[in-house]
Amino acid sequence: MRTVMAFKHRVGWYVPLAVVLATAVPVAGATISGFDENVAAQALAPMAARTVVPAPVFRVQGTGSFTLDKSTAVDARDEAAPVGEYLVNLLRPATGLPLPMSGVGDIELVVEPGHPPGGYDLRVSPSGIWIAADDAAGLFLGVQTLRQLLPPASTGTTRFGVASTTISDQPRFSYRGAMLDVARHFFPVSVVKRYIDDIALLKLNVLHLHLADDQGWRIAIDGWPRLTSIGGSSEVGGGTGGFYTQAQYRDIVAYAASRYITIVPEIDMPGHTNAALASYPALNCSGVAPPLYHGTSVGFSSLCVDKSITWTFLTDVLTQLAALTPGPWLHVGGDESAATPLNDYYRFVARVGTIVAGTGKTMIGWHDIGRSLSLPKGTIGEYWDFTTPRPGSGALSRSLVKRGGKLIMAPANVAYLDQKYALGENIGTQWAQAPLTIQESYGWDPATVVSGVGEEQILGVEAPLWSETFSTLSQLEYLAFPRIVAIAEVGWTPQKDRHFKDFASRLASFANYLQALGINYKRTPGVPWH
Ligand code: NGO
Repeated sequence: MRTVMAFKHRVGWYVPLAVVLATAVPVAGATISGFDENVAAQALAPMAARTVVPAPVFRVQGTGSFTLDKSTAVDARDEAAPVGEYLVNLLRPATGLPLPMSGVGDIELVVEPGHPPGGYDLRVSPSGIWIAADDAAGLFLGVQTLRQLLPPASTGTTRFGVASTTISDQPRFSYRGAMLDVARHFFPVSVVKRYIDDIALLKLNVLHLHLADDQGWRIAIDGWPRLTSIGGSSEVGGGTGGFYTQAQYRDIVAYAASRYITIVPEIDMPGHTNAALASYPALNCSGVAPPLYHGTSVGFSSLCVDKSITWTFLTDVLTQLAALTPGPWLHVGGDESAATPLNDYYRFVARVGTIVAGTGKTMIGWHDIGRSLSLPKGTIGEYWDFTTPRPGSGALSRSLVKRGGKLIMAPANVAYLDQKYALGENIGTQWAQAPLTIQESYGWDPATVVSGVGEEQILGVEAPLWSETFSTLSQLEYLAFPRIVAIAEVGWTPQKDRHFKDFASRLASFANYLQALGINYKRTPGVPWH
């Protein structure tokens, strides 16, 4: 790191100014006139350490600050280079600074061994910024923290200062997911990419896409064109739906990978399959295709377990999906198969498990698949009952864990982003004990939900967003934010370090970033929004 010019250290108000801009100035264009430097220096210095969501594991505040200026360069070589490119692509337009990538720089990104597993170390001092991690994915997480240490937006007069600090950070769980239901309403590639960027900021590293349900089939499968021409042509409420070509889907996967996010594709089965059944009469036990479905009921459709075409179909679908998926998981749903006789369900899941294992992927299913007597070793369950399990769901989840699988925790009454914020709201569902407040999304511990399923048996957490009740990006973000921030912190920050009051004050500061990025969010009660 080169030594920066001395005046930056001398002028005390650089520190609080940087802090103010990161925490209190809501939007571009705000001014700092009337700013009392001395009061702010005292009152706001500790705030810098408190502005990051999810809260870092270890953090101490230093003295002084580093300010980006015309001479600031970024040093990110080899494996670190793509993360450096990502950072300068964010910062150049925001700051108007040239920020060249050069071999020597005040902002240094380093991939080297010896840092917190799955995490990163970050140091800001008056002479520069240094982020290091064992791999590029860890470095990317450190860059997300850095984004939140910088002011949210350029004001023209803004100096981009970062208060000195030392952070050493790592996630509680390795799987930190969001799920988007693109089946009930279809969302184009641009919206999915936008959501990928939204969740990257929160250090989430998985996007689970619910690609098929009764109301729509959203991914092209070679050899089965009617899946998309018919099954893709509907959605809840009777809209025109849509689907991704395999090229578009690859584009989504690649975009996610550039944010170190893994896509988990889900084809729900044997229930939730009306769109497929409507596309191919032969898939139905009766040989007759049902009409397309635009409603919101569940549990009425089923694939036909004893027809050989069912298995040709599923082999094609799962093999092609596996080929589109660099990540380790394929999600096969398995929930609410009320129209499948129980004996058929057992046989169905077992056979699907064999196909998935044959692709080399690990199977994920909603915890309902714990019912199946035969599953590939290590099958992952996604728990979606309440934080106080109702009869059955705990046992089904434990049965998966006993067979060597882990659980993804997505309890509906705290993690389902589609639950209404308040019963009077016009979007959202309410079956899972809605209203779902930010306090409830934050106030649970994944390791104490299902008895017998503790920290070691949990792969991570996920926030599902089912789309029965909305169709626009703005509605999508409104339901997700701020509750997804709470779930991200549940998945990242150690339980003992989480306190709602502290979270709420950081969340209020974080809202400045949401505003600067144009992300819609609900100003939920109980948060000291600025
Ligand atoms: C349930 C159901 C979905 C609904 C969702 C709505 C699961 C796993 N199956 O969650 O089909 O869309 O609730 O909240």
